[in-house]
Amino acid sequence: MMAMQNRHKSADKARFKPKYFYQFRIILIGDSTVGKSSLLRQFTEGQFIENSDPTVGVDFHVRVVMLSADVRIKLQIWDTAGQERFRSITYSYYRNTVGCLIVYDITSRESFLHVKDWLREARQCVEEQDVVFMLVGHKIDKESRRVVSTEEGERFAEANNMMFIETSAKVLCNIEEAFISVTEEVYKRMERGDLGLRDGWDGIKALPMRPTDVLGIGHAVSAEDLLEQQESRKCCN
Ligand SMILES: Nc1nc2c(ncn2[C@@H]2O[C@H](COP(=O)(O)OP(=O)(O)OP(=O)(O)O)[C@@H](O)[C@H]2O)c(=O)[nH]1
Ligand SMILES: [Mg+2]
Repeated sequence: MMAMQNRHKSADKARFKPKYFYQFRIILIGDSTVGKSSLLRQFTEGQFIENSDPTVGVDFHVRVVMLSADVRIKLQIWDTAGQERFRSITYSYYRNTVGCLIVYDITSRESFLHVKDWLREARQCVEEQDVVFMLVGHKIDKESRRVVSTEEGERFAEANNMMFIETSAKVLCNIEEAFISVTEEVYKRMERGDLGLRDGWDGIKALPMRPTDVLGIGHAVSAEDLLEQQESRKCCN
């Protein structure tokens, strides 16, 4: 009887059996045309559009990522408008986020110079320790027109306690890595007890787990497919 129970136990383990289902809210900010919506469209729909329209106000998209076989995280990602006239709307979205990606275009020095203003604005609205910040140097497919070096980006990120990555939505480079590293960092801080669920704050939420809650790019796929999709879209593959 005992042997039978153990056999059942290991069979259970082998099957995909998520223990947790958290939702993290992430926000994308940065100047207009740096490519925020394109980054997000590539991440959630697997698509790149050559001439996309500017975002009006805010918009959100959802994708589930897997950090391990039993940890699935639902990312609710808020895409904000970079245009000045929408600033007051963006402002109210900072508070309930646990991850903040500040995006600049590596071919636009102006967009890089404005990163410090975006960071200041975001930090005014949140408790510093509640949010993982990432600096994203975007459009690296336009290498010949680059005006902001990787080292400059890295230095700014390090000096301001941010993670750093360079990406391209056009040639699918580091898009998965950007969102997944922020998710992993948030999760790590949760495990350490530095971040967690809190009444009145929606940065992190615990959701009831339903086996059907699998949401990859485009349409629902199985958890195994989701993991495979995630891996195959990484830059080095
Ligand atoms: N070459 C290249 N172009 C890109 C990339 N990402 C976005 N673009 C282009 O940059 C332009 C602006 O992209 P959006 O994603 O709309 O920019 P945004 O930051 O969302 O702009 P707002 O919504 O106004 O704040 C579009 O023409 C995109 O096709 C990229 O990785 N490489
Ligand atoms: Mg946009």
